[in-house]
Amino acid sequence: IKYRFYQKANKCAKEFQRLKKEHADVVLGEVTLGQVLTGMKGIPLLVTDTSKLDPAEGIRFKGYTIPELQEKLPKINPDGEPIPEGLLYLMLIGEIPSQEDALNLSRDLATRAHVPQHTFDVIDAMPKTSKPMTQFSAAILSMATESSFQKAYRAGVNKKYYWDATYEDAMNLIARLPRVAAYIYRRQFHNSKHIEPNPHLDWAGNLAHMMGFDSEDIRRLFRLYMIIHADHEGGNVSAHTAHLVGSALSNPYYCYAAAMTGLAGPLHGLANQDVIFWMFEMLEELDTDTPTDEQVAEYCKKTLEDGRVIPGYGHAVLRKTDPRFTAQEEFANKYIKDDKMVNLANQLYRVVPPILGSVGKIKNPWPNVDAYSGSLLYHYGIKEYSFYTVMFGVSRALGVLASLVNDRIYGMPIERPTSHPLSWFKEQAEGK
Ligand code: NMX
Ligand code: MLT
Repeated sequence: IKYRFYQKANKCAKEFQRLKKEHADVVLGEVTLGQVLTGMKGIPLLVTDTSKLDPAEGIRFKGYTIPELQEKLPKINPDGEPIPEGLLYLMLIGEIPSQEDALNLSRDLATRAHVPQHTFDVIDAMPKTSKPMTQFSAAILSMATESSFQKAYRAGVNKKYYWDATYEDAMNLIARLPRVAAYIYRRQFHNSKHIEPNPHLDWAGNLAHMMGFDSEDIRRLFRLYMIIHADHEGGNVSAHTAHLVGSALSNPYYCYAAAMTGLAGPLHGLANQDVIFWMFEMLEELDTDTPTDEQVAEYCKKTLEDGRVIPGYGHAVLRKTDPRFTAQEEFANKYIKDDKMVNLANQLYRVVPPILGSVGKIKNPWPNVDAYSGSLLYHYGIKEYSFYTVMFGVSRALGVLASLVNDRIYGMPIERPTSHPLSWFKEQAEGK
């Protein structure tokens, strides 16, 4: 797999270097003050090859939409969802893998899954009051002792081989994350009664197993969850953070720990758990499990009046319903009948968009991935929602770390944009 990756990526690396040399003066567009002051939206600043987000259509991984991936990527169970290893293969190599390729990658990950004892010790040393995402980020950072990249750099390896050690770190880290995540889950919510990995299970199935869930239904959900959260082009906070930190040649463990502290923010991945938290808050305040649309609308308006966001709705890029939401909605329609939280997620989809649309300033009133994921996990018995963002973090490693290996094989330079004091921007707009 590494050799196939090298063959494909090396061609792109040559193209990257050629463009840099021959076309550095090409103008890509203008930057407005509005873009600078609203989070650099829409400025084409990053090279990311794993996936591309279209505002109207949603995500494509190497050109494939989510329904296309569901149809084309290899499955273990023909009635189930594809295994995420197939998506990792696609993002690394650019081709839909055969069943054998995907299973080989799955076996490769299983051989890399050993987590050092000191990482468990680091987790155990933290108070249980530290959030699961704090434990997860610290655990990832603690595994930097294992970094092949750090060792290779210290040994003076030629920069043209940086990608090789980065690839090893990326694959090892991806392989280890399910064990780390499950360890945090069992420590926090099951009295530290840990479950060893089953080397015969796939990456997502093993995460479910180590968390304590062994049904085929849950494996199906975990495979879907791990695929749809795996990547969202390069500009989202976690991917961009890993790329930026990586541009200083920090090792992949540092890069991914930093990415996870970004994912832990409520405007990004914490929404994965905040949605269900907010939904329960609503049911409690309305004192019913089956609120009317009018009651839900009133509660949403109150959330806005209180100066809070409605979690799971809106997006920095998307301008329609997130296809990751739709994939989960279809999953629920197929496999779940009459569940309280799933029903509420469906009801919110009816009620929230017109309310957000009427505010005026909100660019996208439609749901994002987080509006549904919590209801599904909750339905299948994963009720500890302060853990959900850790699952997001396990999945996001696939795209972010595949991109980091690309960054290194392309020979991307240190990232260093320019900043100015506010007075400089004022002068540009209004003169002295
Ligand atoms: N509820 C209330 N207000 C909102 C919402 C929302 N769901 N979405 C946007 N706004 C506000 C936003 O806070 C901003 O207000 P102000 O001008 O007072 O600062 C205004 O509308 C314009 O924001 P936009 O340009 O539409 O959105 P922006 O790109 O700034 O933010 C999000 C995008 C995703 C951060 C924003 O929509 C949001 O906060 N959503 C809720 C949190 C959420 O679901 N995050 C998860 C994103 C997906 N993920 O998994 O990472
Ligand atoms: C993501 O999956 O990273 C979120 O939808 C946020 C984003 O794309 O900006």
